[in-house]
Amino acid sequence: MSYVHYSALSLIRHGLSGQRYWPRLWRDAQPKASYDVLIVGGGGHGLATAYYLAAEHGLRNIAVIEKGWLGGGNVARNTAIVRSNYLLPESSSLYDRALRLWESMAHDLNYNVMFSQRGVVTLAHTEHDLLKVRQRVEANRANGVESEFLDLPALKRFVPILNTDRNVRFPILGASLQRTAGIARHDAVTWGYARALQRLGVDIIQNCEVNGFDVERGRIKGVRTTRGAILAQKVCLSVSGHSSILAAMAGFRLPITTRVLQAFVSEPVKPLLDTVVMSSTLHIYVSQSDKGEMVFGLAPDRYPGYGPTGSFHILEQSMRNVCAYFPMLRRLRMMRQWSGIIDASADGSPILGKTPVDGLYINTGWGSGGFKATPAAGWVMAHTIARDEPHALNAPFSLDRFRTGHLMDELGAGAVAH
Ligand code: FAD
Ligand code: PYC
Repeated sequence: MSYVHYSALSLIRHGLSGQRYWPRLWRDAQPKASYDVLIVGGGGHGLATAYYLAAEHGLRNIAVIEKGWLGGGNVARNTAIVRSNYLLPESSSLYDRALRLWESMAHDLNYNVMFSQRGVVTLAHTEHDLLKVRQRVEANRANGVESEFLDLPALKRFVPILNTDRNVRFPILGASLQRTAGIARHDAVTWGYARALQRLGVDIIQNCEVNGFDVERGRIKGVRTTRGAILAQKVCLSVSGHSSILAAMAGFRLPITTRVLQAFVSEPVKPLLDTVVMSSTLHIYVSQSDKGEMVFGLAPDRYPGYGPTGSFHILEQSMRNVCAYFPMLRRLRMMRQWSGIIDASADGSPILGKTPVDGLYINTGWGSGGFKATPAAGWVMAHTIARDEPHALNAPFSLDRFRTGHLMDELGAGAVAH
């Protein structure tokens, strides 16, 4: 499919014709009998994996299978925060690789993913927080990741609408700032990858749920789906919150807890917050979308679950905190609330690589923080699948680490504790 450039005239023509002739970005493919590689899950990670397999490893006989519609999962439900200020050198290398790929994504995909490096601020509310924030800044710098500490006056200058008074339950004592971090337009990421996949000849198959695996003598042979069996030499699971269910079908267990995570947005207002503010003590993170809506993220539910909504008391508690720290938002009306099912690993780090079944690979364990990693996760998974061995960047994130004990403890690095 060739690229279409829209002139003002063609936009008017499409508008007047009710968009009847608007060219589709990708074709909804029918499943073929067999593929070299099948990616299960049409979220950002699955699409990115297929993209790098085709674009960098020259594979073409690939399909992405999605049980619902493309981008109906967490890729479109998240609050779109992209940052790389993780603690361990292995993690910050992986997330920083992602940040570099975000910087070139619009160019690479020839699609505007609206990546906006407006900075991410992480608040410290106690002496312990302060110590952690400073430690994180120093660790980031030692690992070559841009990060700085803001004392209270500097923070107030950077985020003028933030209530830095001492008359709140957890007064703010300081913050870290990663200036190169920011947000992206999550839908555009899905569309950009899908269009590139169409161009590269990769099949995108929607409304096709994987409900079983064909495994012979420990090796994957294919998948069973609601649209019939499909043979494949290699299969990659990229199903975020549903990872444990699919792993169980393939005969192995994952150290993953499934939790519900919520977010919501307000009515649109004039620009008032030009950065992202997070607090893992308060379990809130706030930004303003390009449309003007205030975007709020919450803590995950305290117990495992696959529920469709999320607990009301979490929403209530977070809203109370938003009002205390951003008093000018008190009178805002909320427009939408939603949730997603996240895959929290036991050490707060992702699982990226081989499984006990030969030819079956897995990408999971991102919890509340996988959106930021989308391009790097796809990039390392493509390498792992094409060469049947991990790249140096994902080698430390094997499933096997839970057996050997070489854990990658990033439990404090999430925006929200889980
Ligand atoms: P998904 O988009 O969920 O893709 C997985 C796909 O697999 C789904 O489309 C699903 O339908 C499909 N699937 C499942 N089972 C099957 C099956 N049996 N057969 C076929 N297909 C199947 N991360 C950040 O970095 N920054 C943030 O600000 C952030 N905020 C978040 C806020 C919320 C409310 C939530 C819920 C998550 C947030 N995250 C954030 C986490 C991030 O969204 C996820 O880690 C990431 O999107 C997961 O990767 P994905 O996009 O591929 O997942
Ligand atoms: O990982 O930065 C993050 C994040 C913010 C909100 C949810 N996750």
